[in-house]
Amino acid sequence: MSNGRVITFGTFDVFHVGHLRILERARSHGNTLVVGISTDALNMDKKGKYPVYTQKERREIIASLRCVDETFYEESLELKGDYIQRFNAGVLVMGDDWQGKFDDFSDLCEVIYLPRTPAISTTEVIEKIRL
Ligand code: C2G
Repeated sequence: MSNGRVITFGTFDVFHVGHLRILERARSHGNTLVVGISTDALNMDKKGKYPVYTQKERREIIASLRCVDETFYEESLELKGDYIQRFNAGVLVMGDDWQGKFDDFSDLCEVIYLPRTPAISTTEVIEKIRL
């Protein structure tokens, strides 16, 4: 089923090494990596707050990475199937905090969950700076 095109999604706020590692590992499952950056509005809707960095800033950082080929804005969590088809993805990669959540898409593409990098998160970075 794999055509070398990998897709992944995330907010990637206050970019850190956990984000970098999942993107590099996602890319290693093919030869083209497409990344959906969740919009500010989607974050407000789902988490009740805006990210620290705007969607434009978050996208600019992700698009500059060597392992990333294409980026787009993820406007809704319900559109994953559409995005997979629109970007012709053969593989969907997500961190294992989403384990099992996207198994329904396995009729569209291969679905892989990768372990998160332990002991780092945007929330922890913000807490450290605050102290
Ligand atoms: N991640 C990781 N290790 C960490 C922190 C994050 O591997 N220590 C991964 C997450 O598992 C995710 C990606 O980095 O696959 C982006 O994480 P978030 O920015 O927290 O994205 P999230 O809010 O989970 O995505 O459709 C999904 C939405 O876009 C939300």
